[in-house]
Amino acid sequence: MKHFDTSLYFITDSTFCPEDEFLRRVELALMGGASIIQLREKTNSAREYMKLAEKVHIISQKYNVPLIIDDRLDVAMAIGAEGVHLGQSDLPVDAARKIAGESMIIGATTKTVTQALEAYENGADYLGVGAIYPTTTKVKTILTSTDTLKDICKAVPIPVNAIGGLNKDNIHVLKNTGIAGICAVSAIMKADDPMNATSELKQAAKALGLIK
Ligand code: TZP
Ligand code: MG
Repeated sequence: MKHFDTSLYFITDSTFCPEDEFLRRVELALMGGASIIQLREKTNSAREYMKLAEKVHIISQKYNVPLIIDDRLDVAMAIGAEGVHLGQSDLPVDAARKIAGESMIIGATTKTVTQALEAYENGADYLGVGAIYPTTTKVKTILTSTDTLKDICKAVPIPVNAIGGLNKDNIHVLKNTGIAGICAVSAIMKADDPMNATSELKQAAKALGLIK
C-alpha cells in the first residue's frame, strides 16, 4: 500500500520571486505542516525543471513529505520524485502507470464524474478537482461546483482534493463534500509568512471537520 496524506496539499509557483526566496517559502510551508508538495512549473525547460525539482526534493525529503511533479513524468522519474500529477492534456494515467510502475503516486485533475471514474479505473491514486473559486494562479480553468465535487467524491474510492482560490476564510463551502484534502497555491506561496499560513489553513480545515 502507498502511504500518502493529501490533507494539506501545497502547490508551488516560482514565477513571482527569486529562487532563493522560492526555496525558503517551500521550506516554510513544509515546516507549517504541508502533508504533500507539488512542484508546478509551466515555463521551464525539462532541464531547468529537473534542476529545481532536485533542490525541492532535498527539502521535501528532510520533512518526509512526498514530492509530486506536475505534468512531467520524465522529470519525476529522473529525480526519483514520489509522484506525478497529470492533467487532461498530459500523459493518460494508464500510460504513465505503465511506464512508472506501481510505486509512483499518480494524481489526476478531473472536472467531471466521467473523467474521475476514468482516471480511477486507469490507476490514479488521488484526484484534484476544481477550480472551486476563481483563481489568479491558473488563468485557463473553469469553475467546478461543490455539487460536482461531492458527486466525484462519492463516485471514486480514492482521495479527492479540492483546488482553486481556496483559503482559510472560504473553505467552509467544502463541508460535507467528502474531500480528503485541500490544495493551495497562493494562500501559502504568496503569504507574508508561509509557515503560519499553512498551519492556519490546516487548523481551519480541521476545525471545520474537513480533514483529520
Ligand atoms: N488547477 C485548478 S485551480 C489551480 C490549479 C492548478 C490553481 C490554484 O491556485 P490558487 O492560488 O490556490 O487559487
Ligand atoms: Mg498538467
